[in-house]
Amino acid sequence: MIKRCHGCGAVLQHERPELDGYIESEVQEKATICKRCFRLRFYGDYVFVKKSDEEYENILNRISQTGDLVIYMVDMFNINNSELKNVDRLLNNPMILVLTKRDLIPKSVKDSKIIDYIRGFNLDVIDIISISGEKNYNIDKLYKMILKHKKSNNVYIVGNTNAGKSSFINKMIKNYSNDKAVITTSMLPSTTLDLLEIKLNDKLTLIDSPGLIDDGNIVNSYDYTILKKALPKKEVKPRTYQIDPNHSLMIENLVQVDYVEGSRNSFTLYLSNELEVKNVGLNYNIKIYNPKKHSFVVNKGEDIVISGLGWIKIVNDGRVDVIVNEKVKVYKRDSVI
Ligand SMILES: Nc1nc2c(ncn2[C@@H]2O[C@H](COP(=O)(O)OP(=O)(O)OP(=O)(O)O)[C@@H](O)[C@H]2O)c(=O)[nH]1
Ligand SMILES: [Mg+2]
Repeated sequence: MIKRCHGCGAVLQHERPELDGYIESEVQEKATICKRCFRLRFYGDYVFVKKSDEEYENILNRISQTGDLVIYMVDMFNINNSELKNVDRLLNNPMILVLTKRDLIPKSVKDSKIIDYIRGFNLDVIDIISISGEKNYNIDKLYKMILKHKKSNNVYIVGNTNAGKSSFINKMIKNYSNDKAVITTSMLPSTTLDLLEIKLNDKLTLIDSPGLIDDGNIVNSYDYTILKKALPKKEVKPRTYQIDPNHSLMIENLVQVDYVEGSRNSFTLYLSNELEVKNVGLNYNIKIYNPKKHSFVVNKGEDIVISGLGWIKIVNDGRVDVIVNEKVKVYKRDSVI
């Protein structure tokens, strides 16, 4: 009989240590989780596994064929317009859009502001709701919404890697099931490796899925020590800098933001509170590993997003260059907040 890892969903096997689901033969009988999940949970040791696009497509096809309700999760700290525009076309299933990690966004920002922003995409979804698995915020409301709209007892949880899918399921296990089991979560990408069924109770079985890799996200290019500092864990305190042309903001030695042209301006940074920011003269030239320059003409009311790290809200028109590691995606969007 096929046995799956209760942590990540991979099929357990004891022959190929380099593949998903490996478990040493001595512990094979008793073990419920694979060696990778074990090392990740108890030693914080991470082995990167990349799902191919084809494998991901297969998983989506399997979900599509069921016609079951899908909960599509988007990290509120990583709202990406190009991802959102296509969300409702990804699957044929009825879908609820869930914005996760509400606790990271300043409390002063109303949920309705962000939800209205998403509504602007006119997506074909049943509803949009924001939650925080961490703070147990709106979990009850979402649970009721799920019960109301489910097509069968099976409900699929889908979204980019690191959106907080497995963390949400763990919260649901805690709130609505007698089970003590937990599934594996981590701040690094590709934690969940295959569909993983979790029966909560007689009314609901949640099915976790591996996230789609968001290629330009910092989680794919920075190492664990940097990520520990760069990924916010608490409510982000916006930091506003008055900035003149020919000045730069340096975000540690990770990002250089050059204000190249325009009148005196105001930049508000939404970043992990632990990252140090300095306002310095242009051409300060910090040493960024494999740097790449992105040039933008920014209009009033736009954000420059540094994927996974956060964003800069710019008050007035101007020209801005952002220098960052070549693998990191940088793009503009209309201001979310
Ligand atoms: N602040 C905050 N962090 C969260 C919340 N939910 C999840 N996280 C964090 O986000 C990171 C990713 O969480 P996971 O639950 O592993 O994400 P996932 O979507 O299952 O990721 P994959 O399995 O890789 O697709 C972890 O570091 C979590 O602690 C939340 O509500 N608030
Ligand atoms: Mg997961």
